[in-house]
Amino acid sequence: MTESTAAASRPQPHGLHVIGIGRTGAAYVEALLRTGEIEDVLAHSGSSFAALLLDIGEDDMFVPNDYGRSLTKRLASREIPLDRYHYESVLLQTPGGEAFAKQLEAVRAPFKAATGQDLIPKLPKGDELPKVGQHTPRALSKALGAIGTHLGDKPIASALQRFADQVRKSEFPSTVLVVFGLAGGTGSGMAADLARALRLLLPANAQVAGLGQLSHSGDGDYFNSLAQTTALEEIDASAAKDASPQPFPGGFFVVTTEHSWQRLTAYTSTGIREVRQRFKQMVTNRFVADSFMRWAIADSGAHLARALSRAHGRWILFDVAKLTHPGVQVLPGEAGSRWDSVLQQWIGFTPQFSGLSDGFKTDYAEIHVYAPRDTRIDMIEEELRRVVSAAYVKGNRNAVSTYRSEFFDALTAYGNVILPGATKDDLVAYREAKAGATKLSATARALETA
Ligand SMILES: Nc1nc2c(ncn2[C@@H]2O[C@H](COP(=O)(O)OP(=O)(O)OP(=O)(O)O)[C@@H](O)[C@H]2O)c(=O)[nH]1
Ligand SMILES: [Mg+2]
Repeated sequence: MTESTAAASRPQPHGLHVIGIGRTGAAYVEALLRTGEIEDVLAHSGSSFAALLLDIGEDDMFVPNDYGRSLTKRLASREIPLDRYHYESVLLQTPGGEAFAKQLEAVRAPFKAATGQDLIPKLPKGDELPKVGQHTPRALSKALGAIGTHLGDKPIASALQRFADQVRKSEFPSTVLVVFGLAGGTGSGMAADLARALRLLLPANAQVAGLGQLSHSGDGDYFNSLAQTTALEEIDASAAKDASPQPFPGGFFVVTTEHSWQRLTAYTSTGIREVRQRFKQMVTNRFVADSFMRWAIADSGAHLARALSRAHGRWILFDVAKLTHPGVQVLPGEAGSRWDSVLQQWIGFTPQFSGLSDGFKTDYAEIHVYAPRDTRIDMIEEELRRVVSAAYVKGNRNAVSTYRSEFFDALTAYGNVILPGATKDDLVAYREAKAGATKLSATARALETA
């Protein structure tokens, strides 16, 4: 698929395992399963791969579960030992009002003993609990996570144990990525506690890193939600004080989606508005998830391992700067040179859509360009380097490393811009959400600020 020209000397393979929570988490699990590279990684003896998906409600699980099953077949057809791969999905149910209240009371003490934290004091009334398929507020998701980890037959704890047993099979150092949408409820509410519980089960050569995807301006009610603000605060606070152990000691990626959303939606207006909006949201999220995982698994995890170790625990902003979109602005068959001004224009938008507030500076950046062979990849690389350096990087141009890969889709070019060191206060999403008045009722606020 893609061919990287950057890995001159091959480092030791670095294993990648993934836990996805909620719809966004599911998209990233699916993205990794879909790559061809995961098969090549597993062709090496000593390698292993574990993937786990958790969600409340089944709707967003079908497709990744399908890919999960088909990877087994793909491995079998290449005679790759199947014990190198473990896939599992855990479907969590919201119990009915009374049962939920009882379980919540029963789990308070074990949860407090294990984590030092308190859960929501009281559940909303039965008819205010979310229905299947609806958004689950953070506080309820956190409670469901606690129940699944500490109470009764503990379906989350046992899934984490099987996951960790698979990670242990790897002879190489590895990273477990815990992936979730910051702005939702299910992933946002559960991810940090789950990551802390997992860490206790992992071997010493495996680290836990997080990936939180930010919402974008096309997300409706999810855009810069209170859940997102609370999640950013939760992750930031445990990094600063050590009130509770850090959920993501291996590092934390903040993935921004605005640039891809803007590129995908610019100049397209056909179809029914509602349908178009949903479709574009889905395409944006898929594109961003695919781009991240394509990068993370490339060169046997070398880029991922380097990015995490160079950042020394600081947050890593990962901006997928989508530059072209098939059939928009330039049509198939038109002169290739017409792309040049489009590329320049969208490279120029990077600081506007990166999600970082003015004034943010970092000591280094990485840019990974993906473009088809007949685009001017050298121009894209140079221009992106110039724009990113000028906007964000202290020091000289060598502080920006660039990498390129050939992309298989002749009409798509994009760059992953990797900027370490941002804090929540450097994120426009956090600042604006904080500054803006909230429309939520007091009850809803309490449910999202757990
Ligand atoms: N509308 C839409 N948004 C998506 C999709 N995939 C991911 N998202 C993003 O996910 C964020 C919402 O988080 P989700 O991952 O859906 O939330 P969740 O963890 O499943 O939690 P719930 O809110 O309880 O469902 C929004 O910022 C969306 O950008 C998709 O297919 N459609
Ligand atoms: Mg969901």
